[in-house]
Amino acid sequence: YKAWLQNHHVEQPELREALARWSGSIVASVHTEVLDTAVKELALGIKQLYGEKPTVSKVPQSETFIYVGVADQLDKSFGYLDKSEIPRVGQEGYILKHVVREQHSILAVLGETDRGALYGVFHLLRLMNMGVQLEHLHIVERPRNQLRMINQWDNADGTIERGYAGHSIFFNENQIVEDMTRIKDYARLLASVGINAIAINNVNVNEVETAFISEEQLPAVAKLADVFRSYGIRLYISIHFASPMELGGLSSADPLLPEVREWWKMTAACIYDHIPDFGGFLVKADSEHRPGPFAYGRDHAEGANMLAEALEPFGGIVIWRCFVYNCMQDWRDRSTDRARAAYDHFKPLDGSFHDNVVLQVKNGPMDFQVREPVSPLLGAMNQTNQMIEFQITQEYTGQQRHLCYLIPQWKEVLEFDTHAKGKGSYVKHIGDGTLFGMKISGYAAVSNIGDDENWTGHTLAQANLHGYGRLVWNPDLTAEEIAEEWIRLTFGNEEQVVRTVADMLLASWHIYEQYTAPLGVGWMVAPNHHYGPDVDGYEYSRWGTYHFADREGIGVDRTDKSGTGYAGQYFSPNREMYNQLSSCPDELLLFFHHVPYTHKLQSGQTVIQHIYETRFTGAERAEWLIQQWTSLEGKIDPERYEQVLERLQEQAEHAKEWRDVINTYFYRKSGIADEKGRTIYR
Ligand code: GCW
Repeated sequence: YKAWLQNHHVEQPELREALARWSGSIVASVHTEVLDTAVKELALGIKQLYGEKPTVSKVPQSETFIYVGVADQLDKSFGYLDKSEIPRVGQEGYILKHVVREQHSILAVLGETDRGALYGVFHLLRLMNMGVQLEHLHIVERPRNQLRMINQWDNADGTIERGYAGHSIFFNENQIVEDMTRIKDYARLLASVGINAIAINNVNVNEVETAFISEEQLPAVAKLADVFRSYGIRLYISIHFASPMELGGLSSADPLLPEVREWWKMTAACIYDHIPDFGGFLVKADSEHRPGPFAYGRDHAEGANMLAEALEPFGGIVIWRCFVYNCMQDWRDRSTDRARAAYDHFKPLDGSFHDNVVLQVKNGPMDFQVREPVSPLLGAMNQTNQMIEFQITQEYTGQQRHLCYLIPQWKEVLEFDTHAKGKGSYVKHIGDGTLFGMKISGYAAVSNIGDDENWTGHTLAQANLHGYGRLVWNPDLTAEEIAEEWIRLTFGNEEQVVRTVADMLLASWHIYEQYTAPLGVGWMVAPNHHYGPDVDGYEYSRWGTYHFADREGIGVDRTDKSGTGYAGQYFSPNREMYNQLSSCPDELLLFFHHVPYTHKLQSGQTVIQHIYETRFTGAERAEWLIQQWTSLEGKIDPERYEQVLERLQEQAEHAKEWRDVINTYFYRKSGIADEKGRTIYR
């Protein structure tokens, strides 16, 4: 269960010696729940790394030791640092510093709060794992983003919506589990990469989960909150908008009715009785058949503000999702465009949300495809709190049977310049709230874990969970740095392993893109479960997800001039870039334009030849992943080696299926042969 918290035993004598100096003794003079967690984690980590448990004491017992503490409460037992020497690091930041005073040599881990100290401990353990020299250490860190959240899509019956790694670790047979061991391990993993918030149940809230906010269920929910609290993580609940009816027996859930508002206020008070630091509600409303304010002729601000008012006295927040679109569209209707929906619904409401509401916007306008443009809603509301939603679980990116390392994709999103406030208005500055000075901002991502022994089904998919946490802690880390760190912590420091696995991870998103839907058009997956190719699977459906391939060409015209006008939702010059065929990036061409198969891309290739070329290359590169992995035989423990190999083999086979289905489909539509005469089934 240890994933990246393996703390592999350090064998090299030089490293042992360098670290042995400090690893014998931990001093912690202040006690809080989270600080105690930090000390326990450090002691455990050191024991795993060096084989011996350090002593833990309130006052120094030797000349070298590790001090774990809270800067504001530095007391006399730790007189080696003056408070004035300690920079302000904020609620969650920390300082790692090697302090030499007289005969003492101390490694200090100091937070301004206990949570900061906990993150500092995990950082120190990472350094120890990676064999970094600790002499003269001086690191000052603080997270760039406020909310660093995980969304579980777990259902009370133990199933997980879009889960590919077994059953829920939270719920079983409509009960919250009693044995919290696995949940605590999960909290450790999350805290170790800086996660500070979790919504424990699916945004699609069914009957049983609706009652999580009831007097009867709250004691059990509070036990979950206890586990997460000790790791600095706040608990949130996804709620059912019609709870006043479902639970409260009212005849309406109209957000403007006094009795409905009163019901939410009472409910909030009751929640805070049980969970004093409860984070708030996550809400999917008027989306994919979920109830919401529309049923009462109210808008989303009215819905969200009602909840916000109930939570406000307790410091809670409402996280309101913007995944709102018409999922009952008629494919014959060419004027409705799902990509426009979030912007069209929410942009007009800018400025009408309470300041404890934050809108959660998916990174793209459609739904977590392997390639989408950045959502034009990001940055479009300068008077409304926004946060960004990613999907770690690989719903459309291979379902943890295919390798698809998503950090490079998210990096591109964060580095996208929205131009919302002129040049340099990067998405990462919407995420960190600085672009418009937002009170609440940050990130949420849908988790990819279940009760599988390795957490994520595919062992290498662990890297996406780790990477999400690290990236939203500091968006300026590179995908390479994050990948390398994960590999070292997970598989050890052998250079060949590090290099090879890093190459695999970093290439995998493009490889997956190459053999699946081309040029940003998306979908082309089997309906419902979304695994494997089905080019027309969504073509005549209600979901608004079309590619419009005919015998002449393919793509969705979303331009201002002749299309749905979606491109016009972007700020200049992005609007013009996407509107014009000549400047639209190749990888998004079919998202914005309908073009003939013979259209020449900026790369110089025709669209049809690009389709063939990338399918063939993608399938070959899936084979390359196997070669890379097998070169590591003997260097990775047999269990993980075999498990990953098996999945890579499945992926390579499945990539051929994708290649052939897509190639044949477009050959049949276009009648144009591959320039290189490779096999395309007719
Ligand atoms: O991606 C789609 C999924 C649904 C999911 C929905 C959402 C939780 O297919 O399973 O429901 O998005 O994000 O609400």
